[in-house]
Amino acid sequence: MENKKYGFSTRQIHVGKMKNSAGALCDPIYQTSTFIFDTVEQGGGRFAGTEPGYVYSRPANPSTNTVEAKVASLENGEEAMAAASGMGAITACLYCSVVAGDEIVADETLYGCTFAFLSKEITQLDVKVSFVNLNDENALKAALTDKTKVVYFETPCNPTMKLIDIEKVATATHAFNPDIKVIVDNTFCSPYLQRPLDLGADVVVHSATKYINGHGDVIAGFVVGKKEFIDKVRGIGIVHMTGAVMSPFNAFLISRGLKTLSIRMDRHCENAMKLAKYLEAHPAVEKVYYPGLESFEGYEIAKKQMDNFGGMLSIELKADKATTAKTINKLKLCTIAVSLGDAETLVEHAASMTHSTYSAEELAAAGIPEGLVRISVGLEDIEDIIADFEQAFADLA
Ligand code: LCS
Repeated sequence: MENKKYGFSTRQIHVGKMKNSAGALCDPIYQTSTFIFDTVEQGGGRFAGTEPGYVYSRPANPSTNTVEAKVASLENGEEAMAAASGMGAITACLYCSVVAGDEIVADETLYGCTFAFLSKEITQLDVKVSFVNLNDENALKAALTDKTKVVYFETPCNPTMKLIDIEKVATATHAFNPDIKVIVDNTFCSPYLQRPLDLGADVVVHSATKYINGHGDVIAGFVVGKKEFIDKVRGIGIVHMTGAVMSPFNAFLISRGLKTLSIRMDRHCENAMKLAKYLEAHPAVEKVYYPGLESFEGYEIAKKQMDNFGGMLSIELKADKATTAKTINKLKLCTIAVSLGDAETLVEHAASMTHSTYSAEELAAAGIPEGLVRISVGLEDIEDIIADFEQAFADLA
């Protein structure tokens, strides 16, 4: 299916479909580790790339290829590579972008495990990582050197919803050196709400565990970008280095989840906006962090680069840490859990859960308040979600 000819919802359903011998509407799950060769010569040719066909499911599998084609199309990228997790995608991508002696510039507000990888792990391979506030153009320019190979960030950032202007960062970085890879983690938006490659980024990474799959039953990730780079991430990063490939069954589940991405995102956004407005007006709430509120610092950037404001928000209560925890424990419908982007509304305390890899000083530097409560607004009736917060907050105001 041609990439640009059809709309987003059509492509999320149809791109990547294969012909199958039974004529089944839904693609079969190619639950196989290896593929049969008619002859030794044919096998050798497939290894060498001179014969078409599959070899072994670590480098490629038809079920995985189907979902990769969908995600590449939806992100307006040339190619996508599927991984066993978001971290599998991020590490394979970064291992293929730097060698010892190189440097990475990253924003200081990141998902906790990405921050741990960049601050504690890749640094052991003699890669220097500078954490800066990428909204500060002077700080970005000061951090770039002739050894910089990657500028890395999320937007909206996990967990504060800080917005980073993709076009501005990409333009400033490429003006310094067009070969530096601008890598954007698009997990919080999904390609339905934001397409970083159209805004000048070179590579997009995803935790597909979240909105892309959307049903809370899979751990998965993607890297999307130019064919030449994705071939390297696939052929070396995932095949030789991490081995963190997506299973055919998970590829099937994600292809299934993707069929409804656009309508799920519309409802996530609608519910999140209503909940954000309710919480902003609540006397017990100190601050609401939601890209769609005019009062939020990132509102103008959100309007510029997102098609809607997303399903994620965070709040601070006018309460100490213990009272905040007690209040959240009173929720009955909304569930206390990490992860996000599922049908269920999920609530978590960032400093003690997703961002426990940050020290108190690092939390402060990243602008993550100790009492921050993150809400992944689900697909339930919004009246029921609001009523649950109403009863949990009853003793506060
Ligand atoms: N990038 C972002 C922005 C994330 O939020 C996560 C996971 C990852 C990458 C890693 O993806 P994974 O390997 O888990 O598929 N974020 C989580 C969170 O906020 N709660 O639980 C996991």
